[in-house]
Amino acid sequence: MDNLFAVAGQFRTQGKIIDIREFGSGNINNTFLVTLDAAGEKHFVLQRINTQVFRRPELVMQNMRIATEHIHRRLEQAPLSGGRRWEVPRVLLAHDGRDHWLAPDGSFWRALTFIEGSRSFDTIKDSHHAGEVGYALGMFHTLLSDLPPGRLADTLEGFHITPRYLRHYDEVLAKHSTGRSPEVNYCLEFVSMRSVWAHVLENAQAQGRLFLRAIHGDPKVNNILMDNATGHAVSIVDLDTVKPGLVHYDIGDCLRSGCNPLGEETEEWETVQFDTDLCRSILQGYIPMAREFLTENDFEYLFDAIRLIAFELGLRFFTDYLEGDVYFKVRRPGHNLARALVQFRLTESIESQKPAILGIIQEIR
Ligand code: GN1
Ligand code: MG
Repeated sequence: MDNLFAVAGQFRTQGKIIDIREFGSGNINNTFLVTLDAAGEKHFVLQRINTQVFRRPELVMQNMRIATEHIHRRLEQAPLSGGRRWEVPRVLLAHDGRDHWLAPDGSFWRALTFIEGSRSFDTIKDSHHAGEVGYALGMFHTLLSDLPPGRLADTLEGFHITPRYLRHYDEVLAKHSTGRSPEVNYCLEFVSMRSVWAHVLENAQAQGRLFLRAIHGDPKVNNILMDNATGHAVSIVDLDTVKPGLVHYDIGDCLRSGCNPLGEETEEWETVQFDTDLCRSILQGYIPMAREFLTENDFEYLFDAIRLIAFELGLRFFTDYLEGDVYFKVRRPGHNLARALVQFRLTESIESQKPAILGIIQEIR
């Protein structure tokens, strides 16, 4: 812990550091909430970036700066109506003026402002919360809709490109032997039945039907902050994966996360279901904002996006299980297998409710 105090002390903040505790439930980076004994801002967020995953962390910081400066400019030009607030975390500089601090052991640290008066939830509580989650993603996409995606670096090659995950999965299967439990067999069969369809979004992009934009990359429910007093969504945090991509990845990720009331960490994978009422509420929050930039083709691929990103995350967890947990942090043996089962079950539930989900998209578009 002494060490963490020393790390937190590398950044330009006011006041004395009085507490540091682990914060959030990220699967990749390490995140801490730092408390200051200060008259002004009382907290900041300290993070160690996982450089096994983000090989060029300085480019992650560059993307974050480009995106947040763009958003700040837009909000200054056209402040939000209706007295709503929308916040974007600011990067706190280190004493040497850089946007990160490189520790002597090579670890990469950065500090961000904490959005006071707000909190996040791992699952959605009710339809109002769901509408706000959709609004938040719509707001984020709208604010970035005029940022040319080419200005952002590709900080995580292959991220959300399902065919790439399938290729890696095949390589892992060829190299690693695994015990064939009923759960493992279910997953193997599950992937093999869907491997042809899983090219759907990349094919559509290759055919010129979908195109790249600036996206968030990880808009799951617990990355959306809700104001404690008003219950309004006030921010989307975790901007590490802001980069060029298809908005479909974001929409799919938001819905696979938001419409699973048991949450992605549940151990009751057999009862996981995709909740279409929450889906309607999220889309009712999202679409009115997004209508100004979504094309007809974008709408055509929304159902596939919802199905695909649930499937893809299951595939990513399952592959990591087979590979020996080299990517996602795990808290117990078999954790990644359990997570994969949740996403595959969710995918099945999405598939079995296809007519209802298509109906909702039709109703709102
Ligand atoms: C990872 O670290 P965290 O929790 O923000 C992952 C996302 C997954 C998510 C599943 C860079 O995000 O893609 O959807 O876990 N981030 C990366 O919870 O791979
Ligand atoms: Mg993330």
